[in-house]
Amino acid sequence: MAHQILVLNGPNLNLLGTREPTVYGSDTLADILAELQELAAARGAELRDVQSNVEGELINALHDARAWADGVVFNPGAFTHYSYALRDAISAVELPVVETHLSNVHAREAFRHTSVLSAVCLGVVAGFGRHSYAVALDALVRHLDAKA
Ligand code: CA2
Repeated sequence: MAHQILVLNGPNLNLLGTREPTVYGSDTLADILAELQELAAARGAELRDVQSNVEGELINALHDARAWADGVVFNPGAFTHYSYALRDAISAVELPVVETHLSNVHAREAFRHTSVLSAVCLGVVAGFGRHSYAVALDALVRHLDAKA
């Protein structure tokens, strides 16, 4: 059966393509999601996406994913650096989650060098702009294929 994947995006990522193009690129989130849909179709996977600026809604989306998803591509935005609630949610749902960042967080401000989520994620992709999502999706599908 096709792998079912949640693509989850956190705070401010709805603004992609409209501000700070030098840091985050000029593609919109819709552009990135359209490319991911094509990649998923080519790999026989099915995607649903959720974006929220609200921590609790991201937690609810992870909880809901338990009922239907095989894995998650997750850009948690700035929550990456301090949300123990999201860390607990990722642990609790026991789904493989790929932490995904557009920018190379390690080449930026010191507070972005820490992720409180990485330790409970399957892996981390950062620094490849929009391609980070494609790399994360590919890695997740390979992981799921290997388990099947
Ligand atoms: O590099 C990433 O993907 C980040 O998760 C993006 C977050 C940042 O807090 C993380 O440290 C790294 C910020 C997303 C903000 O997105 C914007 C998009 C357009 C304009 C302004 C912000």
